[in-house]
Amino acid sequence: MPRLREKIRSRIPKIRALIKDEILNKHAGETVGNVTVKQVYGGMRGVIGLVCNSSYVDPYKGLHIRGIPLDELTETIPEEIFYLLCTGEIPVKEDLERLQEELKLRAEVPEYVWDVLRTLPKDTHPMTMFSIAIMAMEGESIFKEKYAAGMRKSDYWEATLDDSLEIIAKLPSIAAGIYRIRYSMGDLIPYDKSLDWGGNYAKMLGVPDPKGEFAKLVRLYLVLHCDHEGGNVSAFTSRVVNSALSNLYYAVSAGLNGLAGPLHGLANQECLKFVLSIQEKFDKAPSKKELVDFVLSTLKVGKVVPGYGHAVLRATDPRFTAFYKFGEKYCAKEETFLIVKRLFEVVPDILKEYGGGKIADPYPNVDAISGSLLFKYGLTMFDYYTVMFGVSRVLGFCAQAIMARGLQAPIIRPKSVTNEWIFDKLGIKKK
Ligand code: CMX
Repeated sequence: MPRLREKIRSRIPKIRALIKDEILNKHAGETVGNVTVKQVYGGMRGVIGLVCNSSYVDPYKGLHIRGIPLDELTETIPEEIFYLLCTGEIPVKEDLERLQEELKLRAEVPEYVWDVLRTLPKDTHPMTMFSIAIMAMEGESIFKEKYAAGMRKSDYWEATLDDSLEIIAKLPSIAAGIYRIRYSMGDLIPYDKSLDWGGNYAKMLGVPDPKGEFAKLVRLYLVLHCDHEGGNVSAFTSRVVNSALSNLYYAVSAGLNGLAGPLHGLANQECLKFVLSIQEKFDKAPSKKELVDFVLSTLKVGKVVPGYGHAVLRATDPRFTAFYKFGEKYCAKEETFLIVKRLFEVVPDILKEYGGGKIADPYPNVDAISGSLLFKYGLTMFDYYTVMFGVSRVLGFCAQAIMARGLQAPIIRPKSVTNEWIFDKLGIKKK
């Protein structure tokens, strides 16, 4: 698959030279922001501490992939997105086909992965299975093998690209296999070489799809979740781990472990649980007043409203909007989608009021809606949903790692301080 490789190879020296000559040599000592005490205690929110070229999140306009707003990319397929994340260009037809061919050649999952997954306790969470499946394959790492053989630093990116392709190629089979093993859905469905990456994933899940709508939804899902800058929990974790030159199997698995938290990727599972609890409680569509009371009662017991709020966004997530459009077209009568729509009508105002404005982003994020659409097509095991999120997000982990190794980025190691250090700095006398 020389074209993607060659594109990356030709870009790396140019970007390295630009960073060295134009940025670091001339401006290394300049500041790009101040860090406040609130940020030190507040999860580093808003602290500029990383460069991520694959994507950027504008607080009001949301995700941009390589500068392109997401709403201009909703008709692309995930393979095109991976190419875009890595190179800044949407591939021409021939380059796309080469990448797809390459993924097909690497798609076979080692048999021992299935043995490991089948040995796990029956109630293992699908995200745990996903992370373990990736870790089980760590011995396959090309980076690891070449590093042990004395690979030059300038070749790290290429071995990282090889590991990326190996992992990405296998994700649809692994993720679909996890679904079928975990929920006793019968035999694994074989990989179909005639299908694209997302279409194959949809088929191997085994969800009936007579009109091809579910495959469309899966492709859209895999596009929308691919990347979200470098500082979110999963991407950041993956980057930190990879910065120690732990190979991508370690880094991808670590990123998935971060994604498995309910404040991050697991919010989609929590969100559908929330929607189903509304459906169960009211037995029919709740009135606006009933919905408001339900949301308020959730907040009063100290729970978050899943699918609402964001660390960076300050407006409705365009990923939510893209799914909303899909829902209007294909799922307009689906009860879970109708509840999501009604929640969208009431939750932002409640969150604006509640807590006197402390909630920085009262608008829906992607997780508020994705599950309601999957549910309509029969993917009702909602604790599986974060796996699908993960299949997509690995594209971003890999693209970020390839570029970081290409730019020979150093090990990530921010400074931490003690409370005493803060006391001294602020001149506070300890009582
Ligand atoms: N419901 C209730 N309270 C919320 C809230 C929500 N949806 N969103 C934020 N808040 C609360 C926070 O818990 C925090 O309360 P405390 O001060 O008591 O701790 C306060 O508002 C301020 O938080 P914030 O600055 O607005 O938000 P953060 O950057 O700290 O957190 C996020 C962002 C996503 C973790 C938070 O909005 C949240 O918990 N949302 C619900 C879970 C969710 O949908 N997560 C998925 C995000 C997208 C993703 O990563 O996949």
